[in-house]
Amino acid sequence: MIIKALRNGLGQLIIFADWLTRPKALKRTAEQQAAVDAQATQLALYQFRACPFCVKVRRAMHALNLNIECRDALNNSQFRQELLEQGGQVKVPCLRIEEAGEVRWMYESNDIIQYLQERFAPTSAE
Ligand SMILES: N[C@@H](CCC(=O)N[C@@H](CS)C(=O)NCC(=O)O)C(=O)O
Repeated sequence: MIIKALRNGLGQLIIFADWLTRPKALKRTAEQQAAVDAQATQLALYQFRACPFCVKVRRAMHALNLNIECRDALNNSQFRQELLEQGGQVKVPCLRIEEAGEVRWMYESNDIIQYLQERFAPTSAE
């Protein structure tokens, strides 16, 4: 009971600290943002709201101005089941990536952030 209360308190603190220190979102032209938004429809982040690894990924998404759907795998039993059955384990964060009709599931916050940066961060040529 006390452990649960402490865990909840810590979770709320993490969310608050994230909100206070959130990085600025990348600015794109309307056309560029529309193209990125279209690509983002192929992605979904399975996550827990107060998980620090998920917060880290959501911050990177915010910095890159990515409108990726976040799916709550703690409270939504359908999302939890999808993650278990199709991803392989209930571990978050996990990015569901649809590419050319294929679906892959990427675990590990650092790998997800690296993937998003490689795919969506502006290159020096832009
Ligand atoms: N090394 C992983 C750690 C992820 C992790 O530990 N997530 C926790 C939630 S904060 C989890 O899903 N635990 C459930 C489990 O491991 O079964 C990452 O960076 O993504």
